[in-house]
Amino acid sequence: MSVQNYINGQYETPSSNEWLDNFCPATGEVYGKIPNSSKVDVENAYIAAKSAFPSWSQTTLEERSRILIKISELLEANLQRFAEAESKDNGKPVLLAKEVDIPRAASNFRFFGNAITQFASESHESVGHDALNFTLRQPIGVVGCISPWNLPLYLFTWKIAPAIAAGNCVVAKPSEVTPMTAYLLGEICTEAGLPKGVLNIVHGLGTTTGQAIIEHPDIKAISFTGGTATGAHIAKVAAPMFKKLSLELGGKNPNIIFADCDYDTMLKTTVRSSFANQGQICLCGSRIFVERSIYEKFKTDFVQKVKALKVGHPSESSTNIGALVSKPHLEKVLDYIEIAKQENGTILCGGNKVSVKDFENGYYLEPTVIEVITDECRVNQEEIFGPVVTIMPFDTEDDVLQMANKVKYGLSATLWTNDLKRTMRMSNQLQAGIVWVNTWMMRDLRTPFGGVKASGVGREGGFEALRFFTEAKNVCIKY
Ligand code: TXE
Repeated sequence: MSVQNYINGQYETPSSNEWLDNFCPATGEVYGKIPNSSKVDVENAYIAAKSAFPSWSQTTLEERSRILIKISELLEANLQRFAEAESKDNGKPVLLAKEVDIPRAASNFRFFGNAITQFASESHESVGHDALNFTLRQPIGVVGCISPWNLPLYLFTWKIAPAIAAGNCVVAKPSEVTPMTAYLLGEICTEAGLPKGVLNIVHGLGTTTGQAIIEHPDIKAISFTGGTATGAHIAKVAAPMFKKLSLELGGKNPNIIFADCDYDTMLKTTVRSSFANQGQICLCGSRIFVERSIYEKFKTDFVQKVKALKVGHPSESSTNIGALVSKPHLEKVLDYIEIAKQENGTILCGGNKVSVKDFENGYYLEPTVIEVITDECRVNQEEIFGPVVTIMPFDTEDDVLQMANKVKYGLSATLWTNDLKRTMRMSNQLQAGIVWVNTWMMRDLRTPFGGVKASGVGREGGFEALRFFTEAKNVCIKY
């Protein structure tokens, strides 16, 4: 099946006539083609967006809300089709796509369809000066949205929904590794009555198509989710062009377990926070620190549960761990497992490719638990982004806080304790944008979402996203 660009409300082939192979991670086979769009395609998408902007930016909030909610309803009505497409493209279990990815994409549109009607701006009366200040929050114009392969439609729509809700028009590029659901979204938007040119989707490599977007002088803001290295590159290109940037990058998140936690809930959730989506979520708790008094018990119980996880074809309902997204990514994760051994880590379980019957060429890997002897080893410092976690004990709060913060990332942290004062002490000092206590990945879309340090710049979610996608103008009237 060949993917096409969606420009000005129409599907079209790339002017470059350059095509990339689209692989199915579960089988390792090529199952379609993806455009490698050129600067010309990006310019055409920009022109369509620019032409649609005057009318869309003046469309009433009620009408914008109605269209976004209609998109949400159509995604829900096509749940199975989108879930199967997402799974085939990414390698994740169909059930996971059906329960998480596609419903969340629908929620993104519904949430911002409602939020835009509640997005108020402020006014200030200059008492004694007979003057009134009020703030206009105006859409930026044409904005760029670039998203990664791990949660394809989930993250693609997490950017697009607030951007168009705020009255902007969009040039969007999904990952070239997982283009399918973004491609299918085009027809849904047309059916929902989204005016042509408001959303334009161009497919292709980051270094060609993505680069053309970030270099475009009139695309005034870039919302990006992906690797830290790419985020730094985008910032370097965008800085002299004074583009607004939202960068949601990598993570190496601590999962800190104190002896006073609700043990069974912690254990069950820790299996999920370690291996959900094959560990390919920037929020996964990939560094597990356990208070020494329960470390041996945890090690035994956790390894036993991890060994029980089933690696299989994503379409099987019994599959817990599907295929990794690509062969190069599988090799990268395997390299890290070798590095762990060279650093005297102990592979407590996993560490090997899996040959799934009838799908021997798929990109399958066992969920892997590595006991490390120091927090400063590479597998504890670098983002692996696969079904691999490290574990080690700690003695005091200060010890674990110091280790948790001693990485270049600062996206999320998970904390397991029933001690309220400890919760506040740790939450205040953890260098992260998100702290989950006695839970993981509980998401309220109104909350600010993003990280610090090498995990990025800016926040998505709720009014933070609508602020990013608008410019604040202060008007002061003397009367
Ligand atoms: O990300 P990239 P990749 C991490 C994870 C992963 C690493 C690299 O560690 O192994 O990043 O993954 C586009 N101009 N995360 O290679 O390269 C690219 O086409 C403009 C964490 O997938 O950052 C894709 O659409 N765009 C992350 C998007 O950027 C460019 C999730 C992300 O690709 C570009 C995924 C350029 N020069 C990976 N180069 C998270 N935070 O969830 C690439 N792109």
